[in-house]
Amino acid sequence: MKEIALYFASSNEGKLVEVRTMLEAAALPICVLSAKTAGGMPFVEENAPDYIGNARLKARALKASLGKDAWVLAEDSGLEVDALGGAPGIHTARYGSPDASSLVKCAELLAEVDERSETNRKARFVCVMILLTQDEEYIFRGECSGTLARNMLGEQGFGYDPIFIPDGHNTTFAELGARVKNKISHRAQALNALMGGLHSLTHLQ
Ligand code: ITT
Repeated sequence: MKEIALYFASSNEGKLVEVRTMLEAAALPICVLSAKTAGGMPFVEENAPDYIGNARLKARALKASLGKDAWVLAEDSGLEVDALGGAPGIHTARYGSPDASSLVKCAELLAEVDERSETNRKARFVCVMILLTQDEEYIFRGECSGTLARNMLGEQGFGYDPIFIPDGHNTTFAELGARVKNKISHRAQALNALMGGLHSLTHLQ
């Protein structure tokens, strides 16, 4: 069976590693290629009102530079914190001090929640993926509920992983590591739905 090149429309290295690891473990005739291998991720102003819209903007931008036959996958994700009224949500990538490291941004978010003297520490990661094949668009969604840790813990993963404790666990994503995170995360759930769809799509090739 012919292998399909699937371009991942993202400049986030952490996302790429997770998506590649999960898709390659699925034994599908798919090879995940980074946007770098396609000349770099085009600049996209993520100004859509929701995750779907932003994921679509990224997918279409890369597809436009690759041509109509290319298969492109993009995702938009975010952390929704109850104590912040659901923020940062779709604005997660741009939340906190501009140009600050992920660790500083984690600390800033915890401080903001603490300032509100909120006892509710519930939060969730959301991920929406858009797959563009030759002619079709497919949408997949995943969500992972949890609580915010009191302090940053763990060194694995990326972004807000050191402060997010998924439900059913006592440690953060950054402590749990990829083996556990890739079974339960918002991205894993969206990808599981996508992989179900890919089984039938790749058999049609
Ligand atoms: P691309 O748009 O290039 O894909 P990005 O990092 O800007 O990369 P988003 O706009 O989707 O991606 O922003 C999502 C942000 O949410 C991301 O930068 C992280 O701060 C956070 N995030 C999403 N998934 C996460 C995860 O699994 N672990 C930790 N933080 C995550």
